[in-house]
Amino acid sequence: MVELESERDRRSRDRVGAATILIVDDSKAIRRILRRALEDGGHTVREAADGLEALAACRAELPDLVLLDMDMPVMDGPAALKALRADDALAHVPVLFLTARTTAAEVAAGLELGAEDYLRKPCQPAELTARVGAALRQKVERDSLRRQAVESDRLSSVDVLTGVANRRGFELRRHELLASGGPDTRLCLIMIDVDHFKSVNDTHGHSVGDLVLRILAVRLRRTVPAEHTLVRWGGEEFVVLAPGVDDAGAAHLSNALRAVVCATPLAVGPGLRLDITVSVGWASGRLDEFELTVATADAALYDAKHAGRNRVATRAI
Ligand code: GH3
Ligand code: MG
Ligand code: MG
Repeated sequence: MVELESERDRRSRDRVGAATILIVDDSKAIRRILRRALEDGGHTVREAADGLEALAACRAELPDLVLLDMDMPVMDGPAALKALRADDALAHVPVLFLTARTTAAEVAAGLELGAEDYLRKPCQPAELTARVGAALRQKVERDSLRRQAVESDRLSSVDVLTGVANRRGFELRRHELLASGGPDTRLCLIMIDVDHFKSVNDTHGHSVGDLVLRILAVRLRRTVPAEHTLVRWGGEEFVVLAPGVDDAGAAHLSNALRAVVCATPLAVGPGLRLDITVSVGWASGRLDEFELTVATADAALYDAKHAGRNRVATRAI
């Protein structure tokens, strides 16, 4: 994983030498001068004559960097920068102002708007390519940090042993459902607990117990529809969060989860196959009575245990 990540970074660093740069300036003569300097530096150049054209060009082909004039007709540089930053798909493109507005106050105002750098016209080709190169290198670093943040956020919602969602992943999903469907969203909660799991550990050792949990997670994940969420609730307990499922669907899915575990013995080592069963309890409720739904599904699970295990039980709220 770390290897893959650094390989990708290396590839994007290589691309720094040959970036696609959008020049935005209402003067054709200035665009021509800038194009020559940047193409000499090995870059590919696109052009736009005002802010509006620049936005359209960015949406058509995301550039690696935008060189932006300030004073232009139709839409000026500051307005174009604001529009770029407000658009999720374009917000991370580095922008360098290149302008004849050169007082200290104007430079400060340009940077405050969120530009990466501010160049004064006229700009020597050597300075232009050096500043562009520096901004591109910073972009590579930032992109890499952003990817790492996304990846570590993803990993913190995943159970390390089984690869399914952990309690944090579960909470994130619950909040997503709350945001998209509101507190009245119907959901079914299915609790699954391995039967006599302690004796698996006691008889075959903890590492075989771990392997059983991993194989179970694979079987359960295959059975749970993609729109639902399988969670390792803790220890040898799993939960399925199934929004918008009616009682018949919940009973059917619960039984399918029970059946997939005991369908065939689990191969946990050379010549070692274990018959494993689970007990399942489910309950339905609204998203805003979530604690009650969990407690009810838990009570149903213990009904299934007391009734002899390897079975499904339910309780009404
Ligand atoms: P029941 O049928 O009543 O559910 O019995 P049980 O033995 O499954 O339940 P109990 O709660 O007594 O034991 C659960 C065991 O699960 C105890 C604990 O050591 C074990 N366990 C919890 N997490 C893990 C884990 O990550 N790996 C392994 N190998 N064992 C675990
Ligand atoms: Mg158990
Ligand atoms: Mg348990």
